[in-house]
Formats: sequence, C-alpha cells, structure tokens
Amino acid sequence: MAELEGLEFGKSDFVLLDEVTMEQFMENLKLRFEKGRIYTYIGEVVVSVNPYRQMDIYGKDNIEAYRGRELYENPPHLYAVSDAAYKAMKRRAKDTCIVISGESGAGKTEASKYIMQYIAAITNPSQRAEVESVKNVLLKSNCVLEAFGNAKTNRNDNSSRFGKYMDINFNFNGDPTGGHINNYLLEKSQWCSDEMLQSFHLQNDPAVYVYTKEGAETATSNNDRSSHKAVLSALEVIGFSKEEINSVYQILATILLLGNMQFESDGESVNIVGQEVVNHISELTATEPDSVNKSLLYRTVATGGGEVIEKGHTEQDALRCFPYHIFTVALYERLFGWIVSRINSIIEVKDYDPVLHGKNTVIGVLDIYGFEIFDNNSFEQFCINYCNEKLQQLFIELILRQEQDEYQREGITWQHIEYFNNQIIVDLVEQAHKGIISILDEACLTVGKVTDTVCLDSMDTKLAQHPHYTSRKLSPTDKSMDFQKHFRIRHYAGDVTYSVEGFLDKNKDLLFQDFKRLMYNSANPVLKEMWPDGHLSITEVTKRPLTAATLFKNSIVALVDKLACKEPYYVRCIKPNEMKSPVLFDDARCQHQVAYLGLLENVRVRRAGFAYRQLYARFLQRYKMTCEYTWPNHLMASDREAVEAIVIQHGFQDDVAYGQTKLFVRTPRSLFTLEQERNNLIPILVTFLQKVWRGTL
Ligand code: AD9
Ligand code: MG
Repeated sequence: MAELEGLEFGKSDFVLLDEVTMEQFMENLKLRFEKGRIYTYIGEVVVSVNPYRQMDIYGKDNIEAYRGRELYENPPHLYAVSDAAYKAMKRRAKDTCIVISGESGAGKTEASKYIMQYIAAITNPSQRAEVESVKNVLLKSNCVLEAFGNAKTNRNDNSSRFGKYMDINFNFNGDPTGGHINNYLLEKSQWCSDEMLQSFHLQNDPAVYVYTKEGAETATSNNDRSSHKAVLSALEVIGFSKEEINSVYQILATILLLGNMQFESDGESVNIVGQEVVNHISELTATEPDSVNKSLLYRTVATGGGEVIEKGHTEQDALRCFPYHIFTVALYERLFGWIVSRINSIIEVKDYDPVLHGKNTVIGVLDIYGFEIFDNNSFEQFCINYCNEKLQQLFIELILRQEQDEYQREGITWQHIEYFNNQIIVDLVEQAHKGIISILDEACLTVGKVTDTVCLDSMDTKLAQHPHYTSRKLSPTDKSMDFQKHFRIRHYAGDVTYSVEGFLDKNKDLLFQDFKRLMYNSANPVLKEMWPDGHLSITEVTKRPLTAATLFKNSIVALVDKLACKEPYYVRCIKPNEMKSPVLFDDARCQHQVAYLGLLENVRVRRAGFAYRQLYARFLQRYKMTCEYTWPNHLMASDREAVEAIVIQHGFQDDVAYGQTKLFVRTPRSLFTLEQERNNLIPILVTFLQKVWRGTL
C-alpha cells in the first residue's frame, strides 16, 4: 500500500496479491529481492530478506522520511514499524514490543540494530544530556554484548549465541530513560573458542601480558584490534570502572590459562604440569595457590550416607580435561551474565515517580536465535527450537487468534481461517510429567547410572503415541535414524532429528562445587559477585540441582509472559541463500522459511480482515473535524451513527464494516485520505481557535 513505489517493484504488501497462493507469494518476494526491495508488509508485519550487501536506505534522510508517518505513507521499512511501535507507545501510552524472528543468518541482529538506531535518532530532539547518555549506553551495550556473545559459525560470521530481549523505558515525553536486558541461553559449545578469546587482545594489556604468551604469538588482524578498542571504549562509556574492566580481562586470561593446562599421572594420583600456571591463576583470580591446586585436583562429594569426602580426579577425567572445560565455560557464562546485569544496573530507571513524571512506557525488542536444523542436532538445538515453538504460539495467539476472536465478538461476518496450532508440540516439550523436559529432568535426578540411551527408552515409552514424536525404535524402518541415539520431533517448521547423546550431561549442572567455592572465596569482589552459589555446602547442592532445560524453560515462559501483555510488532526475517550472496534467491530455501513462518496464513487472515479498527468514540474524536455533521459536536443518536456520517461524507462506505463497538476499515488508503484532511485542517482550526480565545473573531 506504500505510495511511493511503482508496480515494477512488485506488491509492497502481500495483502494485495491477486490470489493468496505460495506461487504468487514467492514470485512477489523474489521480484522485490531482485529489485533491491528487501522489505514487504503483511499488514503491519514486516517481511525482510537479508540483502547481504550494504543498502543505502538507513541514512539520516530515510529516518526523516519515516519519522511520525503512517505505515502506508512510505515504502515498507523497519523504520516504519519502529515508528508505529513508538507512536503507539507515545500517543496511546501502550507498552509495545518488536519481535524479530528468523533462522540463523537471516538478519535479526542487524534489524534490531537499525530499530535501535531509529529510536535513538527520533527521540530527545532537545538533546537533553541525561537522555543522550542513556541512549549512548543503550547503543554501546550492543557492541559489548556482541563482542562477548557472538561467534563465527558456519551459518553466520557474526552469529548471536544468545537470545536478547531489551526493554527500553520512556518517559511521558517519549524520551528514553533507561532499559533492561534479558539474555537467554548462551550456546556453550560454540563460543569461548581460543580464537574468540584472543580477539580480546589480552596480550596487549599490560596487566595480563605475562600470562598469555601463547596469545602473543598469534598474528592478529587490524580488524580485530580496532574492534577490541571499540569494546574497551564501549565498556568505559557504559560506566564500567577500571577495576571492573581489569577483572573482565583477568577472567578472560584465566580462561586461556585453564585451556592450556596440562596434567600428568603417575598411575596413582594426578598432578598439574608446572606449578607456574597455578600461581598465575591464583594471582589472576585473587585466590590462594593452595586452594587453586586443591580444587583443580580434588572434588568434594556427599556420599549416600551423608558423609562428605574428598576425591581425587580420575586420571581419565583429568587427562581429557573434562572438569576444567566445564569450569572455563562456566567462567565465561558467569562473566557474560555479570556484564549484562552490570549494564542493567547502570541503565535501570531509578527514582521514576509516576505521579510526578506520568506513565513510564516500554518498547521491547526481541532478537532471538531462529529455528535451527543442522546435520547433527543436539541439546542446544532442542532448546532453541522449543523457544521458537513458544514464539510461534505467541504469534498465533496474538495475530491469528485474537484477530478472529475480535471479529466474532464484534459480530463482523467472518470466514474462519484454518491454521496449524502448534500447542501440541509445545506440550510435547514442556508438559509436566509427560513432556520431554520432564523426562530428561527425571533421568538427571535419578541416582545411579542413567545414560542418554536409557533416557531415550523412557521417552519412547512415554511418548510412543504422540503424533509429533518418533524415534528409530518407534519407526524401525526409518534408516535415517540410529537405533540407540535418535529421536525426531515434527516441529511446526519441519522435522528435526536430534541425537540424544550428551543430552543428560548438558542438562545437568556438572560443574564441581569446589570450583564455585574457589571463585566465591576470591578476594576480588567482582569475581565473588559472579559466584553467589559458591557458599552452598555440597550436601545442599546435591539436594536440589537445577537443570539447564528447566532453567531455560522458565526463562522462556517468563519472556512470553512479558511479550504477551504488550502490543506486538513483527519482523520476519528470511535468509535468501546459504552462500551469503547478494544476488542468489534460493527458491526452495525461501519457500521453506515462508511456510514455517506461517506467512501465508498470516496474509489470509489479514486479507479476510480489516487493516484498521478503532472504537467509535476514538475514531470520532480524531476525525470529527473533517465532517460538517460532527464538528464540533454531533446531534446523532450514537457515536456509531456519527462515524457513519464521516465515512459517507468521504465516500468509503464500501470499505468498512460496523462492529458492536468499533469501526473496521478494510484498506489503509481510506484512512490515509482522512488523515490528510485532518492534517490540512489543523492549522486552520488552530488559527480559528486562537481568534476565538483572543476575542478577535
Ligand atoms: V543468528 O541467529 O544471530 O546466527 P541473525 O542475527 O539473524 O543470525 P545477522 O543479523 O547477524 O543474522 O545477519 C547476518 C549477516 O547478514 C550480517 O552480518 C550482515 O552481513 C548481513 N545482513 C543482515 N541484514 C542486513 C542488512 N539489512 N543490510 C546489509 C545485512 N547486510
Ligand atoms: Mg543474531
């Protein structure tokens, strides 16, 4: 419906397709991609195709063109939905959120950055210093989180290994006053690589130089160096103290050291090769060398009888460095969590008095890993795909169901649209007692040797009847799965075969309490703060372990609750090809994404429906000035009749339906006419009223 584009660029809103078929949808999507039009609407939803090249559509001029405008006044753009979310928040005091979804490399993080930049650009016109500083911190926090939370994967060179939800708080003026970041599940196996750690240039930091000889020998590119500087300066701008920044680098150096540690065994006991490394770690972490030594070689265990004993690591464990790997990963995870919470404590809104300052409203931006299907799918993909099921459920809930329900409530004739409700898959994963997470947790809590395979058996028994679950044992003829290893979930986005190998270990908290205690006892307050659970005794820990899947589930349920009470805006990102090519549109890959994102259903619902709806009284309030029968007040029996008068005067009676409490308008064009007329009238009315007040009329 955008005004400024010719038809040679295809239809700017999928609602305008001649017929809602997959062929037409794909044809339009492809045409627009080829013409460099990467955004297309479905009503208010933005469909975005990653251009894999720099587009000249994000400059200052573009921001100005979208500022304060309605969606249908300009070509589709992220800026238009950002503005819509901002307007809803400012004019109607609504909390809003922008949910960005799509698979890895589809362009979610880039989109979230453009959205943030737009909001930063249009707010605080009077340049108040305190607002500028909040904006600065919000923008800089992105750079820090990316440095610590992104990694190169085979699907995306800058892949977010964590999900991020950022709330931005606004005051009654519509200026940002603060924010809050939530992060979700850092993928442990992908990040924390040496390559990544070395990009922090520890060797350039005098404080730790001596400890990172290996790193110093690695050639580093200018690119890394400048991004390292950017991270450092971002940390300073955000407000991290010198001590805190030092601690961050000390922890990174500790991780490197632990990674390089070597062990030897004399057949009876295990020892660390070279005492030097222990001393370095103790210095970096402000702990006693003896304690470091001990926690690296022994662990405390509670026996069945309640006795607490110390056990040396087995030769096998030590030599394959298993406990230390878990420790380094946990160090990184805690560091990341601490950085997020530190940023939060700096940007959180303090001393906001609703009576004094008016309602504090929020825009939330969600950038979370999309659906993943790899050759080998493990626990991480299971969690990520579960999260996407939950978000799809929310999408169905908000966009599809609410829309249909509202028409029914308002008594508008409506043809029911069939869509697939994925609740059944959500239940398969999260249902109490019967769901996969419950079964996993149960296996983790069982004393004795429960293996991944035993757990798979238990799933097979309990889920045999579930239409979205299968395994090799349940479908013996399916040779694509291994008997002992695999199960398959029929996700809304497609079938994914998971290997159960490692599920139990990843679900359990395998980190020895001894490491936690070591960190908790650090004389460095920053480090201590990251390990509050280090004070628990071993018997307390054994009693109530929290599993990774349950923690993740709880955080996603909380996220969905947060989103559900906001007015949602959606950006659906599509990855055009696997080669990161700006010219290739892989039809099959794209069609698959369109299908699982439910975009066709979305168009159908939207088309069967109405682009705009408003309560009669509100509509009247806004447009009564455009009609002689309603201005300044109407004499009709009801607001509804007055609204009818406005509609008839402007000649779009065929484009509307009258509900119980609301007017429904099919196409935005009708509204556009009204808005224009209103804008033309406002200056005339203002002059008129001024004259009335001054008594000069
Ligand atoms: V992941 O789930 O975090 O692995 P994302 O976040 O969906 O993934 P990202 O935004 O990182 O993908 O985009 C991947 C790459 O595509 C970027 O590094 C850019 O090189 C490229 N990209 C994405 N969007 C744009 C854009 N609007 N303009 C130009 C883009 N390049
Ligand atoms: Mg990302």
